[in-house]
Amino acid sequence: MSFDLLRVDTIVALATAEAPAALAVVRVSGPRADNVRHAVFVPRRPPQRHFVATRGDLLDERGRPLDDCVCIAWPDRHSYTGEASFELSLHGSPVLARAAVRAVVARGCRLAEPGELTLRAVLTGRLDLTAAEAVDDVIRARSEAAARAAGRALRGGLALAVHEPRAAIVDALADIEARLDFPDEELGDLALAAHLPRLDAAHDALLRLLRTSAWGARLRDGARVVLYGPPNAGKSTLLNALAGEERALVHHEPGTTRDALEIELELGGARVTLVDVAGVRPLDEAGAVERLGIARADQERARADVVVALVPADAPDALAALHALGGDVLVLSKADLGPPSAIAPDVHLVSAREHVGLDALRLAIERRLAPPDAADEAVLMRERQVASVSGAAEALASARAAIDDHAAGELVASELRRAGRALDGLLGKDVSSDVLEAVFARFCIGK
Ligand SMILES: Nc1nc2c(ncn2[C@@H]2O[C@H](COP(=O)(O)OP(=O)(O)O)[C@@H](O)[C@H]2O)c(=O)[nH]1
Ligand SMILES: [Mg+2]
Repeated sequence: MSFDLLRVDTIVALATAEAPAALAVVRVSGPRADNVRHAVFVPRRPPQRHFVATRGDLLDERGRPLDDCVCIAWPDRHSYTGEASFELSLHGSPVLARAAVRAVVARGCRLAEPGELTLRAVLTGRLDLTAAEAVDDVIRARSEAAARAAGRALRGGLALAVHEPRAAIVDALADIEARLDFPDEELGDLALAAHLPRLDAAHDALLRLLRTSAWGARLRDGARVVLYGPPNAGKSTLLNALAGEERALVHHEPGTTRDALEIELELGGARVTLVDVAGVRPLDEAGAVERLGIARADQERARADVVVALVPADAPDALAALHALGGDVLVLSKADLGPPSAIAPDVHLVSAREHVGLDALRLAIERRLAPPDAADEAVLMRERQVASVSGAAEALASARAAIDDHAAGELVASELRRAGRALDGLLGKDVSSDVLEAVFARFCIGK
């Protein structure tokens, strides 16, 4: 490499280790640094003046200089945790870093539990629980799509998505409870009717949100795409072609693949696990081990997000066999062996050997994995969130049913209260310490 001794370029580097951690620091320097900064960074408005960054000496427990470092201090509770706090940026030696922690502990701190800093942010009201969960989801994101969705939740997207539904519930409840306090006045159907459009819209919004949960699970865990078809259809060859490397054993002898084989790849910004399984054929033609493989193939098919079904184009009645097999994406394989006797518009002609039709196939799989519309605003990425939102939707539906049945006001109120509590739980208002523990236990140290 030739050094740029005239300092013509503006340079950028990741200053911290490339591993999941509480923080990563990107350092930029050079003549265009100011321009680049204005292009990539938007300061909060109004400008935040709550912290002070100073350069100085870091002292060890006996007061001796340890390192030259930068200290960012938030003296007035506008920090990440909502408490007085400070952060030291020192040179990235693990030895120095441990010595710095020792020095701080010696002066009167205890080591934080995993997630304890973010827990404090929730306890002081700086973050709601969905934003806190998103902190961890951002750090652990395994694809850019997952990091972006978590980032939106971190900026309050999920809380915003339930804000109006929650307000609708709270307002209707306040109205009904006020009337219950004056039992002489009948709880008129008319008064309730005024709330119905808003409650129905709230219910719709919650259902829309729930429809993002499958996408959220895919962002978190990746999608499973299984290659399914008879022995010798070219499944293993296709897996290798899509992976761009020889991972699966390929052989002309049927029954070569017995156990499921998984590889990970990124398709359209999402994490995908591609699963190659044993070929399926009538069980009475298969030996004992092969039968186990076939059972496994059927299990994989059942849990897959996308089933890619394959039949060789030169097989007798290939198209009929392919449609009988069924799947989300249909493939006539080994297309290089000659045109099939019949073809249908929804069928992909692919030759894994000649690398023909692979891009179209990738696109078809990506389309199957496209996010639902509502995912632009907020995505439910965790079981806990799904449970809260579906609890709220269910309670809201039964409040609605009670209203339709002209049920007693107290019954309507109790269902609305249940819906409101479910959404409060989602946001971490008045949740038990068990819930908090379950959320924060899996966080990394320093967050
Ligand atoms: N001509 C041709 N042969 C293929 C193609 N794909 C796989 N084969 C051959 O078909 C046989 C079975 O392939 P394999 O991938 O093991 O099929 P699997 O049993 O479905 O996993 C092997 O001899 C492969 O070389 C293809 O696209 N074109
Ligand atoms: Mg195989």
